[in-house]
Amino acid sequence: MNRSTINLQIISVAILMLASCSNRDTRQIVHGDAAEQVYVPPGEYDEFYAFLSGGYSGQVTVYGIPSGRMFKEIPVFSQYPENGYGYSEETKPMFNTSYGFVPWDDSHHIELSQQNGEFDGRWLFVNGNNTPRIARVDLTTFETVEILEIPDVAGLHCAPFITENSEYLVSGTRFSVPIPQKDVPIESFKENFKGLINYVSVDPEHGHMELAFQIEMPGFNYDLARNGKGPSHGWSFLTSYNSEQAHTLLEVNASQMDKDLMAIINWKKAEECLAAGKFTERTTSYYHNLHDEASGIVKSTELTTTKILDPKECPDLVYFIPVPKSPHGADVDPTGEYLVGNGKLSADMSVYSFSKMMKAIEEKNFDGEFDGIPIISYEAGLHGIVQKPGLGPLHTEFDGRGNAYTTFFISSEVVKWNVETKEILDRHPVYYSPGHLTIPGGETRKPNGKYLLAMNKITKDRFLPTGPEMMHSAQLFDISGDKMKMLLDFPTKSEPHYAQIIAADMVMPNSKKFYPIEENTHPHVTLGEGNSRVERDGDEVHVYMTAMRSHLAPDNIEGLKVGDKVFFHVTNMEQDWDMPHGFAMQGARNAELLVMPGQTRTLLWEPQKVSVFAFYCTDFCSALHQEMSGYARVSAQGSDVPLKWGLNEELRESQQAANAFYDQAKTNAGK
Ligand code: RUQ
Ligand code: CUA
Repeated sequence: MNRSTINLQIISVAILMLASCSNRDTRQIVHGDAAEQVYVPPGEYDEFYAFLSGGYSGQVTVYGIPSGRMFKEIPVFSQYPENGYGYSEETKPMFNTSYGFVPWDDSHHIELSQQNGEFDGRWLFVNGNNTPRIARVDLTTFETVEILEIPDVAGLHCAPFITENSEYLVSGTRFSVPIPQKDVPIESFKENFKGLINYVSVDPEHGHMELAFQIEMPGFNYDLARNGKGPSHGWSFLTSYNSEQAHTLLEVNASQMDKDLMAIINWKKAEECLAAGKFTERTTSYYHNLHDEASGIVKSTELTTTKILDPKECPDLVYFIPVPKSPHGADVDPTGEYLVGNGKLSADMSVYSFSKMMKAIEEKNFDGEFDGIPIISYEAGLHGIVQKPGLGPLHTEFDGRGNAYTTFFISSEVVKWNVETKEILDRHPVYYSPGHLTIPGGETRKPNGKYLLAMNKITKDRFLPTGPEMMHSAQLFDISGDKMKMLLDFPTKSEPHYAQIIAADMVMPNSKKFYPIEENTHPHVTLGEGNSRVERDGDEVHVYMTAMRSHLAPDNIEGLKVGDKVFFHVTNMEQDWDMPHGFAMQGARNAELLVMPGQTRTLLWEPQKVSVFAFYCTDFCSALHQEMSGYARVSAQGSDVPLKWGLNEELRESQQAANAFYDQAKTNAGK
């Protein structure tokens, strides 16, 4: 053996060692067939939609599972420059609140509508945390169609948890406040601060939300909730922290007691008390903003009264049961019998039995009371304790095979355990510090225990660095076998707290392709290019504009003046899927528009100076997209340039034909 052979041998051994070492690491984390399991070939569809809340972006994002491809960001609580949501005149009222126009928020929890404890694929609800609101997204259009403000609460984190036939969306105040609001010392917390638990009803046909009633509760911090199902249907479970009612240094002062309290609410009882008139009406102010699909216009209404239930006036409405310190959620298993209370500061997790709690109530097995509300004995309601599962338990979901999966924030892992035996079956690290996890249908009666998605708060070294602000991440697991297998991680928009996953075939067939133009009832719709025009009313100018491949009509406008308020009402006349047109006006200080086929959207432009300004379509819609443009001539305030607009004469003729077509379409639609 010569020297170079020896050297070669050493090198190859070293390479082998290196290879086996990195192989071992990879194999521990990701299995060899992982890529195949998440690969969705070009042109094929994912099996599931995942809806992730956008956290501090206030929005919702839509991903495909298992590929992790992002399909859409749905603007909900924040203005969105991509399509002009919250900037266009039609959608601005979506942000009206009793605090005024609030165009941003923090969204945490996605709830899909349910029937018989299963997702029905109709609507998505999500909470606005900071300015307390609940929004509804229509899953045929993937657009926000309704926002309801919740009055007299602060930090609507605990929302919008749905009951099993979408009867109600349950929410609780995260921060108790004086009700009604008044100027009192914060020190007077114990006597002046109260917490409201709110029930919003959902109209079964249209999904419209209404604040049905509010329950006045002791001033705790209501954090998270779930509703019963099957045997526990009709009940809600809300964890709270700060039963110490501390108002400063909560980190220490709200963690004094060994246990906090979970509120258990019988909402069927609430309905009885309401029907019997055992409520008080309170005057307050909150907004209800509703989008009308035919006109595309959001209508905003101020509401002024709510119905308040007092547990003292409605016995058997509310109970408490102790939960481990600083809980973060009460998760009900698919049978409806068990519920998991995770104490973030407790080493163990308590699993409660619904039937045992009911028995304890019947036998009045109470451990005192708080503010007249009976506290069920902890031991009497307990199914058992999961001993030392990990550090910092947060959220739990279920696979429908009797297993629960819990995220552990501090020990950065997902732990699988058996609900009946409380035995720990498997654990898997995640990168890093997971908040929520979700399983398709994991909160319903029928989970699909194929995948689990953990959403992580810290990503540090997982992706290419992008400066101080890093994406959060979601990590996908295959949970179909005994052991969890990590398949994929992908970056998410902002901070998704909760997410829900639904089979694509529940949603896809209902997805709308365009808005039928003959159904457009917008007061400023332009049906046909021949009707495009400009009208002046004092210093208000209304431009009735159409967009069609590849021109905007009118394309030249003269006779505008400095100081005018010019409303561009752009109607996209296309009747074809995936054919939006954009509209951008030079110097417009609010936004641009993206108009869907068949829809009308309005941009307000207030020209500041004498000039000829250009406008154009922002979406590359055809080979002649660059030609889709025009000019607006702005003259001095007192000028006598006449109002004039136009297109080529040639086009006028084809307009007449188009007009006849739309008139016919309207007659056909019976309008
Ligand atoms: S939360 S990350 Cu806002 Cu549901 Cu626990
Ligand atoms: Cu329309 Cu480009």
